[in-house]
Amino acid sequence: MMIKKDINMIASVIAHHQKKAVELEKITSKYLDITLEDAYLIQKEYIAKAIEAGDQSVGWKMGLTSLAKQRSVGVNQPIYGRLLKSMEITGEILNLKGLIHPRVEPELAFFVKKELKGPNVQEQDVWEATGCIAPALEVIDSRYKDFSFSHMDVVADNASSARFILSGLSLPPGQYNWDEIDVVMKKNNRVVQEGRSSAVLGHPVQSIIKLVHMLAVSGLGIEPGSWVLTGGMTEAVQVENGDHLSIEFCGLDTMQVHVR
Ligand code: 0L1
Ligand code: MG
Repeated sequence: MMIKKDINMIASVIAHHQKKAVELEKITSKYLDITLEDAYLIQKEYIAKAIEAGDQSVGWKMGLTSLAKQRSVGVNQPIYGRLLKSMEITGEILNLKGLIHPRVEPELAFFVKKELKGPNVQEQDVWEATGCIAPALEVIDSRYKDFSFSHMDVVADNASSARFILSGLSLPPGQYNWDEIDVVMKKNNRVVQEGRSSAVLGHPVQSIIKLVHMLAVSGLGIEPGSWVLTGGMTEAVQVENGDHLSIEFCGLDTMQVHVR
């Protein structure tokens, strides 16, 4: 395990690159022995600093929740990151300022109204703790050159999370089959991705259970009042200035994004 001084130093380097939107060399090319625990401590450190400086924690994101995504980046398990208020976009404009090479992916977000904590949390506990579910978009923007990283690198970089947009809908958890939501993403009027919510660990509720169990390893849990992004329902779509995305969560909502 790394010493606290190194954790803090790497955390401030990554935070700088996130803030300035400047590409970063993989931290594992310099720190060969970094463990998964170190990587999550690095993530925790700069998020704590941001909160000390006035930002607010609003929840968690799960990443690499589909086999296809795990294969595409060569990491064979889900990872988590932290969501801050400053990462939230309200409205339809995705401003490229502060981003390097952003990609957008459709997700289902669970609002957790009751604490979920511990290695024994099961599906029924998650449903009891879920206040509502909303279609959402995550903007991922790995700070690493060419979106290329190892497991430890991506965890240390907040699981590539950069921005998120909630649709504004608050859907009752019991009203839909949440593993049967189809999604169609169009970029500039052309279909670029199609998928289904079952791509998220078979059912997005499994992503919440997995997150709770992963957090339990560090004695953490999902706090009441948190949003959780459960993971991409399709591959992420690269965007550039002038692009328009239309993302249909079939039967629920269509979200629009104008990239500027
Ligand atoms: O949210 C995600 O599934 C992305 C996690 C990190 C991998 C990537 O940056 O593509
Ligand atoms: Mg995601």
